Amino acid sequence: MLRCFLAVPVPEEVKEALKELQELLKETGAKVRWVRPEGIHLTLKFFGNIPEEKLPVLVRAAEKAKKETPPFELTLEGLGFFPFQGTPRVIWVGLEGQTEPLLRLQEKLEKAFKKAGFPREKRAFHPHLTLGRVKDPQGAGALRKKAETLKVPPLSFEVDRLVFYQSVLHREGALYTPLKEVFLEA
Ligand code: 2AM
Repeated sequence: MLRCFLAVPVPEEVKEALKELQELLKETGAKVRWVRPEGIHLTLKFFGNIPEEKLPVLVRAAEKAKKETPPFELTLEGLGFFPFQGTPRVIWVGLEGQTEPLLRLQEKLEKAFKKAGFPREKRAFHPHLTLGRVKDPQGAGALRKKAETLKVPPLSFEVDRLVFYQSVLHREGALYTPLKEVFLEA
């Protein structure tokens, strides 16, 4: 079985900036499982465990769904939390810019994967890059406060490919390995 998801990779300079934000947020002492900066990505669909032979079916579905979506650009926005109010569980950086092609593409992917036997995600799609997952509600308030004082650099990057990743869970956090790339074409 493969624990698998589809995501948009982000370039090094973005990961560098996100790492710096993580370092500043760590100063709060909040108990957070921080995502390794090299593992940060924009998730489009999480499949969970799939039989290995199902991967080509998903790749074909993604190849079909990405047609008529040329590369587009996204920009880092402010810090945010899931849930939006109350005790945070996930801290992330939001994405703005050309979100229309992104939302259209994500919708097409959901439809294609549904046909391939994967039910739609029930939660609304909110494009984000997860920085960390809060382990303990204590200190989570401090995290919210700190986040309000931090400025996210308005870095932009091109979305020109979708990548199927394998996620292997380790005690120190998940390790993501690219399995297959699907390119957007101009
Ligand atoms: P997140 O960034 O919003 O937490 C790999 O685990 C990726 O798949 C993560 O980026 C995670 O999104 C996403 N994902 C979505 N649903 C998931 C689930 N039920 N379990 C684990 N990861 C999930």
